[in-house]
Amino acid sequence: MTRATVAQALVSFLANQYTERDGVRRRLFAGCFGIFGHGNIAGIGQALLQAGDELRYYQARNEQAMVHTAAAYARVSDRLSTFACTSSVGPGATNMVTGAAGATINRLPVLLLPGDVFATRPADPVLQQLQTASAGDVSVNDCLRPVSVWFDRIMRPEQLLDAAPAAMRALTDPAATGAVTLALPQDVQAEAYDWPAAFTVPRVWPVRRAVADPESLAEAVAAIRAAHRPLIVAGGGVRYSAATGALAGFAAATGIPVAETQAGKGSLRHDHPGAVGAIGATGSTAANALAAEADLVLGIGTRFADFTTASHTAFADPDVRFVNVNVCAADAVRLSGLAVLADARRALEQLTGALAGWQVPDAYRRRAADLTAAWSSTVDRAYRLGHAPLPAQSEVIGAVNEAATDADIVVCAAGSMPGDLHKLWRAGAPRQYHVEYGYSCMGYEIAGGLGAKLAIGAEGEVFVLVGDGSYLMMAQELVTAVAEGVKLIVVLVDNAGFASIGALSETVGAPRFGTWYRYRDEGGGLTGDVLPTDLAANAASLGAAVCEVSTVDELRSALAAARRGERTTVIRIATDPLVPAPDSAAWWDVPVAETAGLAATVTARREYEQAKQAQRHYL
Ligand SMILES: Cc1ncc(C[n+]2csc(CCOP(=O)(O)OP(=O)(O)O)c2C)c(N)n1
Ligand SMILES: [Mg+2]
Repeated sequence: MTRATVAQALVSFLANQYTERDGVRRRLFAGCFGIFGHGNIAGIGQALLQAGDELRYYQARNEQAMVHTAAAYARVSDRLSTFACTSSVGPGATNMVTGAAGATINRLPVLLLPGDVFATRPADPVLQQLQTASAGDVSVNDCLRPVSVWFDRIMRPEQLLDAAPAAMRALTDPAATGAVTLALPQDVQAEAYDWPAAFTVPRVWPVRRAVADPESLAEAVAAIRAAHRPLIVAGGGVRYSAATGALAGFAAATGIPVAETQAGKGSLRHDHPGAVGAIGATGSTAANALAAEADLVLGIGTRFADFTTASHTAFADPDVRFVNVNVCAADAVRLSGLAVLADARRALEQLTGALAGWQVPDAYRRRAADLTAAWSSTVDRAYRLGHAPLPAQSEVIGAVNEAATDADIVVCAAGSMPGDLHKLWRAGAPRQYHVEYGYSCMGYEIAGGLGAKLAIGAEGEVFVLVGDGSYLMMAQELVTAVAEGVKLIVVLVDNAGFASIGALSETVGAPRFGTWYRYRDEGGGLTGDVLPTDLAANAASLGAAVCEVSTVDELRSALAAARRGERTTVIRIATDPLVPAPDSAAWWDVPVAETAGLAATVTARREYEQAKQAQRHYL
């Protein structure tokens, strides 16, 4: 028995948790991010101080951001390692809600340790305590319930003996992982208990690879053999399961073309003969043409979100069928697919064996190659538009793509860049492409870049692509990067507003409304003079090295200099928000006002109704 506080026992427990997959063991927690207040400084804070490097503490600047950082770290670590995040009670805890939703939606493990109000209630209400008229046992931490895959509140010390392992199970289950919350009342954190020694001995959580059962495998093989125009849709599960090698082998052996979702992009090197690029609303014309014709879609590790299916218009063959390999049962049955409940790598190995000697028709293989070559020329042109006076965003993406090696990572999340990156980026190694597009959360970029860089260390550079809107929302983790000596190369793409929503607004009959960053004009509108905002000066004030460039050639030199340098660098470039990336020939469902007094809206509604006719149920 060891006498220790709940917080001390929990920190010691966390420091001794490991994952193991394919014989490789790693620490489940690389450390603990946190911001202290009265709800955690005396408990978890004291315990982290006492523990020292047993579980290293990292100071964040915003609680939402630290959850993004942890999620990004987990993503780069194939979900086998993450961070814990401690917050105070009240606003520190609710700041984590957005980060938690992002982690859960992207299926990334993150452990949240919000402080909570007193369990013993000696002097309620305490500072920051929520009081409602209807219940005495709710606190603001209950906001974390719907965004957590597991939630528990530790009201008594001994409860931790059961609750802590339950939380680890949830974090390390590939089919159910996401944000996990252990709410910690501030008095309980500091309470002492006699802990059995076995509680804090090293514990290994095996991450097993489930194989497909013989029946579903046989049905999947039969469906593939019967197909004339099969198409693979590779999702995030391919990358998390480290199945990219198995996928490359399967694609080469069978000739089935491989399209990629946002989370799955990078599953195949862009120059693999089977790679047809991004699919869906932000896809390549090659993948989308093949999707429109496919008679069989083999989804691997994807949940077929609306961007992937182009809001259920991408797969147009009336008899198209789906075979879905997934560890998550709910995802495996999407689009009425044949569910193959299995780890992506194991299932691909099984399918490769069972389909030995079978190939798609030669003509189909050639068609996929021709379509891909045409899209590749489109990308070449977009990379070198020579647009003036301000460069186009596609040229910025081209410059960063050409500056990035296979060991580097590009990070992005919201705005017009995720779609453009999905279409245009030529991915090398699987982990190179890191776009958070499950939650597409403005503000993820710099915080997520920090997590990615903590995960790869000196192995490579992290290029953060961030729009001016996202930058304004959450740039503060630049301070954390500077403080920790974690080097980021941030490319700040400044187009004076929301290019993405600006373009969307045009198609939904609300042209450019509220999407510029401008002074109010004399008519009371929002299209006055350009604001004097100086984001480069802002970045410099946070401690980053800053470089302002105005041409793509200057950008290339600045990227090279930033690579040679040791400091976190922000490169600011102004771009023309009105140049779209090449068209995907795909649609995204955003409903338009059914009745309106504006001519633009009426026209947009007519077009919407037309497009909507292609939408279907896959039953
Ligand atoms: C937290 C959050 N709020 C709102 C949105 C909706 N939204 C998506 S993109 C965008 C604008 C992003 O602006 P910026 O970062 O400048 O990128 P740009 O569109 O100019 O490329 C907004 C408001 C979001 N994704 N996340
Ligand atoms: Mg912008």
